[in-house]
Amino acid sequence: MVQYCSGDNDTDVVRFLDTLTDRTGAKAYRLASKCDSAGYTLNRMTGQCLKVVLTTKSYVDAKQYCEDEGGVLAKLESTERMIGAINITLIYSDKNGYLVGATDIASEGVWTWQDGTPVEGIDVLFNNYDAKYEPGRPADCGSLYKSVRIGDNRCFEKRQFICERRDLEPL
Ligand SMILES: [Ca+2]
Repeated sequence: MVQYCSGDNDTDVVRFLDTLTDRTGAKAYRLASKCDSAGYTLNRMTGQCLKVVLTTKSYVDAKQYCEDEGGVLAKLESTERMIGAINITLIYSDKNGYLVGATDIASEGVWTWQDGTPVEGIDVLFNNYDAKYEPGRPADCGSLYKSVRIGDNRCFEKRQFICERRDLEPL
């Protein structure tokens, strides 16, 4: 099918480009974006600008790392965003999740993203199981797993993590 680009602004051009595919059905181009230029990866399905950090850090240090780059630990508030992040991170096992921005540090059992919005509408497994065995060291920090869920971990445990920069999203 022939596609025409009739728009006269950047948004229309981007939408037009997004319709192009090659013979295999794959996207035929890679849109250069501020996200890519900053060393992040643009999730083209959601527009989310993500970076996987393979150096393991505790939650506090991971959070600081993302903030030092002008971002936050990733907010994955939909299944689509969780799947997109899994594809970008190339998570291949559920052994260790990737730290994201979900925590109940402020109030046990009340899970929020770093911007304060509640964690809801996605598959989570927050059982604080560690607290039963190790009082004083509860599981308050969320990690993304290949099984498309976010589970709770103890915050001092060092893990790889995912930052995001919403300021670099293309549209
Ligand atoms: Ca907890």
